[in-house]
Amino acid sequence: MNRKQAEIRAGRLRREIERHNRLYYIENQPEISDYEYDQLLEELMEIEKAFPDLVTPDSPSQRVGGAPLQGFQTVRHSIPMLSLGNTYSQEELREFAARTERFLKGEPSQFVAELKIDGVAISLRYENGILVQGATRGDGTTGDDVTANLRTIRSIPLRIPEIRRAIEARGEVYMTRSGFERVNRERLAEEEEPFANPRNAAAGSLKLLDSKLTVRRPLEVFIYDLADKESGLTLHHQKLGRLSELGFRVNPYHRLCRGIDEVIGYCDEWADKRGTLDYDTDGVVIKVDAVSQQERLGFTAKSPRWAISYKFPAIQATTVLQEIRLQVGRTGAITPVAVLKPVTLSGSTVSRATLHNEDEIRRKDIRVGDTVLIEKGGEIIPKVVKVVTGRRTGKESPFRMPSACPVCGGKIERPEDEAAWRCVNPFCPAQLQRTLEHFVSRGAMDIEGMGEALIGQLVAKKMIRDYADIFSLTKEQLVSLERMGEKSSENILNSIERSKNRPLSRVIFALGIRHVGSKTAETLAETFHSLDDLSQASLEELEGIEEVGPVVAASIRGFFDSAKNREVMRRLKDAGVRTQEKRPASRRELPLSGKRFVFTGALSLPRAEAEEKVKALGAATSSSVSKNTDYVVYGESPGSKYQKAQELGVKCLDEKEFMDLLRDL
Ligand code: 3B8
Repeated sequence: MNRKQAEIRAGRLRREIERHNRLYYIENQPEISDYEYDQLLEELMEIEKAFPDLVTPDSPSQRVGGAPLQGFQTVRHSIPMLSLGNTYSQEELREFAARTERFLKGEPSQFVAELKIDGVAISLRYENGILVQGATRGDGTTGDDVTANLRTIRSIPLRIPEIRRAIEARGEVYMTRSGFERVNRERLAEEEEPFANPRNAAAGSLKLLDSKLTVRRPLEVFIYDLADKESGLTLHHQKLGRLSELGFRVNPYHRLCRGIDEVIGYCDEWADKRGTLDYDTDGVVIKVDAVSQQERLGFTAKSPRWAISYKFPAIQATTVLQEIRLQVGRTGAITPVAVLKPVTLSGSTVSRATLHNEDEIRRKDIRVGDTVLIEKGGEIIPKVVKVVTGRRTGKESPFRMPSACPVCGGKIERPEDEAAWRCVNPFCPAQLQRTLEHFVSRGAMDIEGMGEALIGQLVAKKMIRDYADIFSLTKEQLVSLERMGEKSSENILNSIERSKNRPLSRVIFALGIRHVGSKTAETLAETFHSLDDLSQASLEELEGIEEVGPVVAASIRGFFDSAKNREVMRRLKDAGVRTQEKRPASRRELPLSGKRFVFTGALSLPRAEAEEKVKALGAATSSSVSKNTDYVVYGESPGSKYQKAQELGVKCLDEKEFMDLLRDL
């Protein structure tokens, strides 16, 4: 291919890839499988590697992260990024409306009510239709240049070919709740400090100096403002429409309100419904719709007069802290947990709260017996906000960190630069328990029915000393345990048997090598194709893998250098656990390549398993039905997806037909 041909092909690929980005990330209507998408991107990267001068800042190849930075440049915002004044009640909202009307000499206003996304405010500058700079709000006057990190977010357009003049878009970068839980699960599995909530996770991800790490964080964006003097748009809600047309991701739940009563209606509605969203909102933003009125209202020193935020009431409750328990993690880290008198918080019963670490308990002066205020933000487990000191009786007892491991009685240590104490006994049963819990967990070997309680008994009875022992458990052993009958023992043995076939990446993840989360495990499986090869990889080889840094490489090497671990690996292999995998054939040639499946209703096998089956055959899966869906596989009580498929004329298969289809391929 000569340079000219490469240039033309690269241009085509870029447009095509960005079109698919938009279909996938903004319109939720993918037309191709992830694999086909990856193929396009790979082809583009090949061309850019051969002709580096053809790389453009708006190339989708720039979304995969670049070289790490030493620090962020600061950027001055051409228009200050102000923050909003807060209101907390209907009365204050009415005052805002009255103030606005007075300022406008009695002229009535329409308002736009929007959800206030709880993330990180950012601005995006486009010149000549190309994203040239992305920055955080910072102090409002200057922020950090986080362009490389923002480029990794697929819902941020790198190009808006329709507008050549310089414009700026503003919005909020956030992490979905489900993405946040995934990230925290991975961090916990790697014994890293979890993020306290999705907002911190989003902020932390944007502040990473290495955009190759940011690309793995599930960040999203909602854009809510367009600064473009020549747009000719006179109403805020028109701007939102235009932003959408330009390819920006705009939150769909904004509402045009004719008066403050309608605004209050919107606020009440979403105070109730906000739990149903997959992202955190901390309130509603109310904006005067007419741009001319906005201009007349102007700004105070800190905030616009034409917009205000209404904060949802916090989801809080008070209860008694009955006990502080210490949990010992997989690598011995000891975390204190508050045991609470059960209390209802936004519909669910809460009996635990995180206390993070010793310093946190001391800082908040939390004592056993205290009445505490607890709050549920985006966190999985609620947190203790503060002690209600007025309720103290004098009988509360301050917390003292014990001098020995609460489980094995062994020595504990607190490394100087860490917040957590650790049990240093490698044979501590708590560590074994956690290691096993991780091994059998959903994203790992997924051994159904093997819960905490069962593992606890097996460890206590010394039936299991390491995870390879799981595969030599017998029915007699299981039946001898408490609350285990014939049937449940058989079920467990069956799930153990099924787990032997998990993909290599899951097996690697299950091993619980420190710093090896599910993503890294996938990369390792794709690179080495067998546990044997992985165990023999040198430090240099490991560090040569793009996503593996020196710390991770050393951790992997250290794991396989242990004679004990090598012996366990051998026994896993002997037991028939999958420890190698053929190089996957190109998915284009697989029998279900290009086909899109949606599963709905209760099937007799777990949904994830059914999805894995078809993916292994080259198909893509989706959670929503569109005209691009090829098959809807329905189980019992299928519901709306089935109905939609019928309306769209998408082929529907019941479970038997589905199995027949797979068999006949
Ligand atoms: C003016 C308008 C700040 C904001 C604004 O979802 C201003 O509009 C602002 F000075 O911070 N978090 C939103 C959100 C935030 C802001 C906004 N609109 N939807 C948000």
